[in-house]
Amino acid sequence: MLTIGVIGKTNVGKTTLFNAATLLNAEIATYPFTTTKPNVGTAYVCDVCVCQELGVTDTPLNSTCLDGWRYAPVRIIDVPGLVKDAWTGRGLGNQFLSVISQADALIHVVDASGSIDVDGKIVQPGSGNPVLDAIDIEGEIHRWIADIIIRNRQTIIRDAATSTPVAAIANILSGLKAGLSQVYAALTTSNLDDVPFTRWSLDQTIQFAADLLPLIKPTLIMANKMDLSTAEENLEALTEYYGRSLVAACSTEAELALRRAAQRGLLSYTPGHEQFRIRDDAQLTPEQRRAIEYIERRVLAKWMRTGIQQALNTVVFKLLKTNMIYPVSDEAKYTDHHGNVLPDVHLLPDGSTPFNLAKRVHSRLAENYVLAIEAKTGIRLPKDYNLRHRDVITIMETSRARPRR
Ligand SMILES: Nc1nc2c(ncn2[C@@H]2O[C@H](COP(=O)(O)OP(=O)(O)O)[C@@H](O)[C@H]2O)c(=O)[nH]1
Ligand SMILES: [Mg+2]
Repeated sequence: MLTIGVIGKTNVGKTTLFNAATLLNAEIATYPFTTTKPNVGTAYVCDVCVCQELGVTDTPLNSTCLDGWRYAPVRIIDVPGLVKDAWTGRGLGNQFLSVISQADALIHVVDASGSIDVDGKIVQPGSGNPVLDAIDIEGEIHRWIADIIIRNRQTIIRDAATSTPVAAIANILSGLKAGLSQVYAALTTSNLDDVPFTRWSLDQTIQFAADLLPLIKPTLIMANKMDLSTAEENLEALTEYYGRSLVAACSTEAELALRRAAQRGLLSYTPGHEQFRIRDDAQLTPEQRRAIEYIERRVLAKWMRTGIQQALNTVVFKLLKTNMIYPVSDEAKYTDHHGNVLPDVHLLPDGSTPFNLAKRVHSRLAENYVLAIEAKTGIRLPKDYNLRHRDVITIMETSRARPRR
């Protein structure tokens, strides 16, 4: 399953995001180290389900279909707030950094309202600097990656003698999910492709780490607490620094409140949709009514949405470039062997083939792979066909080589 790591300073809203995305109840409080262990949970990414265009009623198994939208699970990990010099293991540094290794992508939450100081303590909104906060966190990660390279210097030099420096460095960083092409690209960007590894300075090593990080851990900056008026100016500064496509304006607290209210039956709210409907106004307490009014005025009227579902979707579909693929055994009825309609959806990276899908579904299906059919059109697919978003695919196995039409 794809894993998204949630990183950021203390008190930016990481646990609120985690709770909203998973509806679990990790502690939410305003002092450092509230979260002492990484919380692992399941969040969902969504897009329009193919059940609509195929005109069928589906019976999802590995995912959920709500109002014609298919929600596919991803793993989300909330990590403790980062302190300065975490790369040396200070604070909960090691735990924090090991989560980054496991992650396929990161959501870097910043307090866009400027309500935290440099150490993550709550201060007057508007006095903090979210751009510098983000740079601090990135700096810790760069230093940590550089440190791994420095600690393994002798191994890299020895391996490079029999292979290549790129392979030797990639090997040391494989735990971070770094591949040859990414190491090669980062070397080029940091102008180190012509500098012998033995002559790299500390600064050059850190620069290499900085150029490698976005390649191995695509990262979305979540500009949080957009409900506070001090956030608007900082949002501009963040988009200027990171580029519009990498910054998401959010209010995690608003999302958490809406999802909790929906769970209690107070209102109807489908995550990702831009509206909610109060089910029974008479049931709301004055406090609940005030909270809902605040969310409407400060979040939805201004930003259209809380931004959480959008952010999760952006990470998975845009940054990680994955597609939703629906495998079915019966290409006429769109069912599995038990008659479940469109039971599963898999998130596969761009460039995946039907054979990659077969491997994902079951090793036996890959072993017995004969051919694949696109179920919507009935067309046989060439071996090197690149699966497209929302394809419905039937894999023919040796035991069932001829399609039953
Ligand atoms: N105004 C506002 N406050 C928020 C938002 N998200 C989180 N907070 C508050 O920020 C504080 C820290 O949140 P928490 O999730 O514990 O932060 P963490 O330390 O990063 O895990 C809490 O008081 C939250 O209620 C938001 O979207 N808007
Ligand atoms: Mg927390």
